[in-house]
Amino acid sequence: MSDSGKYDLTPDRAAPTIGTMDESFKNVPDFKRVILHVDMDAFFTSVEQADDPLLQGKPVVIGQSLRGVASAASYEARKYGIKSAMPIVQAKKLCPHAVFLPGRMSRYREISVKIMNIMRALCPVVEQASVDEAYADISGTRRIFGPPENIARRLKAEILAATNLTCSVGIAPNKFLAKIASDWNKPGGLTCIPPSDVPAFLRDLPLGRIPGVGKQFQEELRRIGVTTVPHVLAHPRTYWSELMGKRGAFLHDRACGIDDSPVVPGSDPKSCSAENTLDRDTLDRTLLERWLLIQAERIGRELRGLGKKGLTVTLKIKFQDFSSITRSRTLTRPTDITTEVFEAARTLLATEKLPQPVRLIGTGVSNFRFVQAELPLMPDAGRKRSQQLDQTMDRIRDKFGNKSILRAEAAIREVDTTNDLLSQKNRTSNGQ
Ligand code: TTP
Ligand code: MG
Ligand code: MG
Repeated sequence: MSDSGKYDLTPDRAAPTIGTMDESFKNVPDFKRVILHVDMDAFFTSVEQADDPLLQGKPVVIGQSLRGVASAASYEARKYGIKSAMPIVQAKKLCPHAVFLPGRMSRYREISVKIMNIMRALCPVVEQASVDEAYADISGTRRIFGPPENIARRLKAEILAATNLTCSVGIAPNKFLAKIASDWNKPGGLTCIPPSDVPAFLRDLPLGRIPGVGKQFQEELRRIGVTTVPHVLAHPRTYWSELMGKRGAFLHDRACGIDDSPVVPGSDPKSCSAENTLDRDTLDRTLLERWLLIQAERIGRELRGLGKKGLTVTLKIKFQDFSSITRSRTLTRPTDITTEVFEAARTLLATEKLPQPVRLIGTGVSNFRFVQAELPLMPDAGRKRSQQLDQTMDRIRDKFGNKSILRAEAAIREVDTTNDLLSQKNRTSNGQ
């Protein structure tokens, strides 16, 4: 069925063939749920290929250690049978000339933030489901955006323009069907399962394609002769819940196309922070300041990516004996400017006595405030220059990667990524 085109109403990478989704959703009232699921195509490897033109069109695998497994494989690598979770040794046998890379998690997270921001700007309710995927509840947006297809196309175009990456989109009346739909026509797909098509779609769906029906569950079902959706529907829900408890009820619901789970927007990040455990404990203030600058660069960039400005800068120091202190400073206005974050952290460090060598140093920005566009009537040449510098550096890094450019002071000390915690946990916690 996957190639029949029946549900691939708008296979985006080919010329659209069948009637648009507007047709399919024509009779669907606004109050019915319309859920959209976006999943990036071969995410990690596509980021690598977008950042390095030499990798484009080549089989690329993320994972280098001969004792490890592949975390991602480009579509070119998949032609050789390589897939996620396959041992690297096996992947090398299948395609010895593939490019095996270590992976750059902070870069993938950074792109992920960008994608989520694009989604949040376009869709009313967005739930990030993993680093490369999210659900959006777009029920009732027809009056603003027209048919769901429009919003999907716009999302794909904006993501492509901002990241050079393609994604696949699924649209359906609920989350599980939207997820199956986004995977239906990868890469570059746009698949819609209108409510009226759900029963026919499910009738032919292999049970293993239902999220939550894993290999073990399938095997259990196979042992009692259940291998298709119609087999499940041959018995009422009570039969399944008596036989298998909650799992049985879940299976029957899915076979009927039922999934009431709501799209739950993730909590907004409340702070951004970065910290580094030093190679060697130190009292050298110049060295500590360089770390603060490196951290300010990362935090500034993340703030700008998130579209946030913070009013409070926090310095964290852990000493040799593992005792630690935090000191905060409230700025006169919220900022996302690297030099302002750095200057605040540097001032906090300058006023602090260092009774013993420092083992870890960190910077955080919190107390996010909404700020209106700045008034051109009160020009601040220094601030403007800093903002322009940040924008230029962000653009270069977007294009060539994180380490492509560093401020002169920071360049003296290369970042030790092993201990570099651009803290995810703090982004969702309340301050530090
Ligand atoms: P997926 O969306 O599952 O896969 P993908 O984006 O690489 O490819 P597809 O086009 O089929 O969606 O996962 C997103 C990223 O998560 C993937 O690029 C790498 C990472 N990942 C792992 O690290 N380990 C894994 O086992 C899987 C499946 C993914
Ligand atoms: Mg993906
Ligand atoms: Mg995914």
